[in-house]
Amino acid sequence: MTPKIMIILGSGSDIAIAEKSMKILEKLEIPYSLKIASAHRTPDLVREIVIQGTNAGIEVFIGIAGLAAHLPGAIAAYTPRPVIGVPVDVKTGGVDALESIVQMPYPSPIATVGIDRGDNAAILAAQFIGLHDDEIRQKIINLRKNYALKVKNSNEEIIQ
Ligand code: RP5
Repeated sequence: MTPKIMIILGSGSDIAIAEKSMKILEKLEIPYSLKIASAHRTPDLVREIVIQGTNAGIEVFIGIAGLAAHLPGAIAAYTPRPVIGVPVDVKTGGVDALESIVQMPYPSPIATVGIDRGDNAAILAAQFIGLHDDEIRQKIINLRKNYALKVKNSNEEIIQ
C-alpha cells in the first residue's frame, strides 16, 4: 500500500522514539515510510526525500530530532503538507529540541508534540488523515474508547 505518512529521523539514534510512532501506526493499519536524514549532515537528502514523498502522495510528515532540532523546519521548507515535530531528549531534558521545533517563524508552523512523544505524533498524523478517511477516523475513535475503558477499569480495581 502507498504510504500516507513519512517519518524522518535526524539520526539512527532517534529510533526508540520512532518506534513509538510505528507501534501506533501499525495498530491503526496506516501505511508509513521511515527514513533517516539530517538537516545539517545531509540537507540534500532531506530535500530529495521530502519532495519525492510529497509527489508520491505522503499526506503528513513526522520529523523526529533532538538538540538543535531544525529537521521538522527543514521538512516544512520543502512541502505544503502538515509537518508534525517530535523533540527528542538527548540527555539534555529535551527542552532545547522542543523550543527549536515549536518556535518556527511564520508561515511554516510545525505541529509540535511533547518531548519523546512519538506515540502522540502518530495519533495526530492519523487524525489529519481521518479528516477524509472514515475508516481511519473510526479506528482512532475505537482506540480512544478502549483507552478510556482501561482508565475506568483501573479506577475500579484500585478504588474499592
Ligand atoms: C540530532 O542530533 C538527531 O536528531 C539526534 O537526536 C541528535 C544526536 O544525533 P547523533 O549524534 O546521535 O547522530 O540531529
